[in-house]
Amino acid sequence: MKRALTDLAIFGGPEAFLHTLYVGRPTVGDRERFFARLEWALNNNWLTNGGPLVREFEGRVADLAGVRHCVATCNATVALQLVLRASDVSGEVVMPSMTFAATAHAASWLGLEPVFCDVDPETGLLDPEHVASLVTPRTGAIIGVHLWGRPAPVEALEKIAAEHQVKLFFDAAHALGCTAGGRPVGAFGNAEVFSFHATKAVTSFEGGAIVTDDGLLADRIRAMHNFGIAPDKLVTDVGTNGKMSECAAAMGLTSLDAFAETRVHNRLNHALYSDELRDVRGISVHAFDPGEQNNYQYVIISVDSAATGIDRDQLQAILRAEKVVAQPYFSPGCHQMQPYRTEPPLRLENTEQLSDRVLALPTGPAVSSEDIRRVCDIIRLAATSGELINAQWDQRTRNGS
Ligand code: T4K
Repeated sequence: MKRALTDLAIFGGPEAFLHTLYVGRPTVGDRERFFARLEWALNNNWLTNGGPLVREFEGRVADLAGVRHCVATCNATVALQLVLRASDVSGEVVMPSMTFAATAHAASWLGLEPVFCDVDPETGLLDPEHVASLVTPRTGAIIGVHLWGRPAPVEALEKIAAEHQVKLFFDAAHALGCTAGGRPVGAFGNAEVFSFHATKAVTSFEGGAIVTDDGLLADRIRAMHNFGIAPDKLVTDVGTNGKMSECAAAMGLTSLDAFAETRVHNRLNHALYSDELRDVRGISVHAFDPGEQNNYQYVIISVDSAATGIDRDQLQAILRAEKVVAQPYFSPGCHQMQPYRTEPPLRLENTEQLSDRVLALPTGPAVSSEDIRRVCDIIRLAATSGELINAQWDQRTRNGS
C-alpha cells in the first residue's frame, strides 16, 4: 500500500502494477466456443453477406433490445451513418457535445451539420430544454446519447421530436442491456445504434447494430449496408459496405454468451469503487439509477480540483505512472475539437465543466477486487495530498521531467 508521496511512481516509487490495467479490456467469453463457431463458419464456406452466424447474432440482439428488427454492421459509426441516410435526414442534427467524436463524425461525414447541445451537469445527458431551443426548420434529426450506459431522457426527447416532426435516434453504443423507465434500450426513437467494439461490454472485435421496430427502415438499412442491393438483387439505393462478417458474429455471439457474467462482475466492480472512494473528498463515482438495469461497463469518477488540489489530468498522469490507464471519456467536448470549433467559440458550460473533470477507471472481468483496492489507494493518496503534489509537480516541470 502506498502511504507517502515518494511511494508514487510519478515521484520515483515502484509501479503499483506489474501488468497494465485498462479501461475496456475485451470480454471475449469462452475461447473454445469462439473457435468452435469459427471452425463451423469455415466449414460452412460462408464468411460474410448475411451468413447464419450474423443472423443468429441479429436475432439475439433484437431480443435483448426488445425490438423486431436488427441489422448488424461493421461498427457503430457506420451504423449511425446508415440510420441517418436511410431516414433521408438533411440539414442539422442536434446532439450532445459530451459524447465520443463518432456521434458527430457520422453526421458530418454525410454532409449534415452537427448542432451541439449542452447536458445536465450531473448526469452528462442531453438537456431537453436546450434541445428544444435548438430545433429550427433546418433540423433534420435529434440524436440522444445514452452516455456511460445511462439512458438519455427518452420521453422528453420523444415529445420534442413528435412536436417538431423531426426524426429521433439514440446512440446506444454504451447501453446494451440497459433500461430506460424499465424498458430495454433499443426501442426508443426511430432507431437506436449499439457498438460491439473491442472495448464494449459485448464485443465482436469491431461491430455495431441498428435496432428498430420500423420494418421499412430496417429493410432500407439492410439493403444500404450491402451496396444498396435489395432482396430481389436490384440496386435500389446508394449503398455502402457496412456488413458484419461471420468471424465478427462468432465473437459477438461468444461475448454475448458471457454478457450476464460480465455484467455481474462490472456491477461488483462499480460497487467496490464506490465504497472505496466514498469518503475521498473531491472524488465522486458517478452512480447509476438503482431502478434501472445497467451494464456498468464504465466506472466514471469526477475530480473536483478545488477539493483535491489536483486536477483530472494530474490524477490521470499519476495513475498512468502506476500502469493504470484511465481514460478521460469524454474530453474535450466535440464542440471544442478541431473539426467542430467555431469562431467565436460556442460555449456549453455544463459540458465544459464536466469534460474537464471526468475519468473512466479500469473495469471489466479482467480487473479484480484486489486491483480496484490498489487503484483506490493511489487515488486516495493523490486526492488527499494536493498541495504537496503540486509543490513537487512544479519541481518536475522545472527539471523537464
Ligand atoms: N458512439 C459512442 C458514444 C461511442 O463511445 C463510440 C465508440 C461510438 C459511437 C462508435 O462506436 P464504434 O464505431 O467504435 O463501434 C475507444 C473505442 O475505439 C470506441 O469504440 C469507443 N466508443 C470509445 C469510447 O473508446 P479510444 O480512442 O479511447 O480507444 P483506445 O484504443 O485508446 O482504447 C481504449 C481502452 O481500451 C484503452 O484503455 C486500451 C483498451 N483496449 C483497447 C483495444 C482496442 C484493450 O484493452 N483492447 C483492445 O483491443 O476509443
